[in-house]
Amino acid sequence: MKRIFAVHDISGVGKCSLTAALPVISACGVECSPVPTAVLSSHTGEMKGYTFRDLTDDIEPYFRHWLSLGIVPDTIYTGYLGSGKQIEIIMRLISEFSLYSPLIIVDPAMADSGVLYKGFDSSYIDGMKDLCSLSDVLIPNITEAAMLTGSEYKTGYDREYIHALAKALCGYAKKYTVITGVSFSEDESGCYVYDKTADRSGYLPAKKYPGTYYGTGDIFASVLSAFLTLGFDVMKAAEYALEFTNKSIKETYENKTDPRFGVAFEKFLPDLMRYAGGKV
Ligand code: PXL
Repeated sequence: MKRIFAVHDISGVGKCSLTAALPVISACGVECSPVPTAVLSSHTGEMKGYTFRDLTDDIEPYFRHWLSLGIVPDTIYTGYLGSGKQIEIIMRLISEFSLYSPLIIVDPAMADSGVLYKGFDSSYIDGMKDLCSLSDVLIPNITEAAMLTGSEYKTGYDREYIHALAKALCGYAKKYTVITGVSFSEDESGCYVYDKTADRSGYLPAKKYPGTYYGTGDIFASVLSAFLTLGFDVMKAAEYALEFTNKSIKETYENKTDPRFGVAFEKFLPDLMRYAGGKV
């Protein structure tokens, strides 16, 4: 069985980071070995009074213990990291594990809607640039893509702007760049895939629902990571990731639940098993 080391925080409420990665990656038939970077009572978006327990000092011993047990990853997939120091540790560990040639997938989870998440500053962006330069696959949203490339963040844009961002990001990712939350018209939102290995690109659209849906970037990136680990073509992997994420958003929109608490993805997990088994 393939194995992903998933390096993210665990937030008790909000169905993001590890609470999304664990069920989603498992449903794809890939073992998910979680490396919690911090424990929070909820994510930090539109929430007040959350707890935050930093686990920086545990990350390296965690990896070393696994190494002593002979546990090595097919993929190292990083998301929300609690601090610049964590970025440095992860970069060192990625260099050490390069011996085993894992696929390195980086979701530079640090910003959205033009602003950095709470607790991050411009030095964090610089650290994230260094980590991204070790990636095979990069999965930013438009805000993160603009911050990583020093480009202007735009809300109204065309295909040329997105393509230019994707090409600029290929200075970081060795294989694929997938930009999320890309919307060329009011009623759709999707992802833009740039495959550097074949110099091809494509836009995958999905229906857009009003509102902000927390954790959907993590859900998308987790499905994509699992299918890339299984060896699926990047376009197919992105199509599955988009479809699963979009169905979960639709369900949440129709249920009228508070989107801060995450999207209702659970009942669609069997879809992932079918996709992974080739039974679509
Ligand atoms: O979904 C991204 C994310 C992950 N982890 C934490 C967050 C956020 C976004 O707000 O706050 C703790």
